[in-house]
Amino acid sequence: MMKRWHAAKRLLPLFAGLVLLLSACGREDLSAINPQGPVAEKQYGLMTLSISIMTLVVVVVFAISFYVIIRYRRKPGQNDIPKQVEGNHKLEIIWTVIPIVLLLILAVPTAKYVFAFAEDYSKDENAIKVNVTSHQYWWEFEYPEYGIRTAQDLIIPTNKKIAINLRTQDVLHSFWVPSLAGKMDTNTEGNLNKMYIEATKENVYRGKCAELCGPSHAYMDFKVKAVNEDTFKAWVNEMNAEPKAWTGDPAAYDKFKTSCLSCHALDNSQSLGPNLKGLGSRESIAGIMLNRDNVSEPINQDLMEQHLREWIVDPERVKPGNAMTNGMTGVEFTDEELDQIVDYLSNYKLDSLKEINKQ
Ligand code: HEC
Ligand SMILES: [Cu+2]
Repeated sequence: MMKRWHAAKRLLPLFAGLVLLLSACGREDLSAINPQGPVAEKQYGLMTLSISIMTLVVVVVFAISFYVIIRYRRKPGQNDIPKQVEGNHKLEIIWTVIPIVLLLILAVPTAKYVFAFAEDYSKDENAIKVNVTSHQYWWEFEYPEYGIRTAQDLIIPTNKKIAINLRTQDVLHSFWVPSLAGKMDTNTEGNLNKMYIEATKENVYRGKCAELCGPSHAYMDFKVKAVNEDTFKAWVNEMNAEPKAWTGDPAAYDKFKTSCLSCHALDNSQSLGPNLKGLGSRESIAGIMLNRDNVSEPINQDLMEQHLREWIVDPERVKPGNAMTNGMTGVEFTDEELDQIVDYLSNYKLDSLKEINKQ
């Protein structure tokens, strides 16, 4: 017995190493097991609690079964059948009460937090209110207090509660930023969901649609850019300023106006497609074509221009079934016109986001 224990002890460093390795798992910008704000931390706590209880149950049950299998196995030469026991009040009470206690330990905090996570902070004057509207296949973010409407990149200040109202314009989608909070469905009017998120640190967090919503569901990504309070205020001011002036050829502007601004706004008004204000500061084109792989690098201008071109020329190839394709059928561009549109949009940058974009 002693010998076996020594052998097992030698494996301890291996297990300790494994624990260390696994605890480093999970990207900061993408993973629920590397929480980056108080909501995600509490949710991670719930996961840890339930996994710990499950592990404890598995270990104890397996230990007892192995003990019984080995201790009471049939010995060589043993032919008699041991005493048969049926029913034991004491044991039965024990193995009923223990699971009840374990379930209570699980249920009480779970129920408590489920309601806490859906708390409506929209009346809290320190919270920032955001109305999230999901569309096939993009995300619209409206800030009612500031009269701002934007898309794909949700800009938030750090260490503040962001009170989120979720709704959908078409089918059901689900709003999910794994490192900030668990997912929540976007429903139609009458059954709207509320949640809140909070980010501790400045960073760009990746968001996903987590409800199968059509052929381009897998490409329905968005980002949450958490910036400091001053940057956020500067961003609000920039978003409320007049749209950037068109400095190119007026004929190309006419083309842009008739074939693009019929669906896209450059101010904060509601439009059929994403607001294009400050497009040159976005993390991606159409949510899925990333303009840089990693926040430690600057946004890559050439890559963005290439993505814009790809998108405008053939949005269907990028996101099958998207709502821009139909509006583009029959629209032809000269190279000159396309260059000017790409140039205008990719250079429409917001100064407030230069730092986080490393531009
Ligand atoms: C029929 C309406 C319509 C027309 C016309 C249209 N778009 Fe779009 N556009 C959309 C929709 C809808 C989306 C969102 C698609 C998605 O991601 O599923 C979009 C997405 C975009 C995006 C990505 C925005 C982002 O936040 O990443 C850009 C850039 C864009 N359009 C540029 C243009 C340009 C330039 C033109 C004119 C040449 C144009 N669009 C014409 C509806 C339209
Ligand atoms: Cu989806």
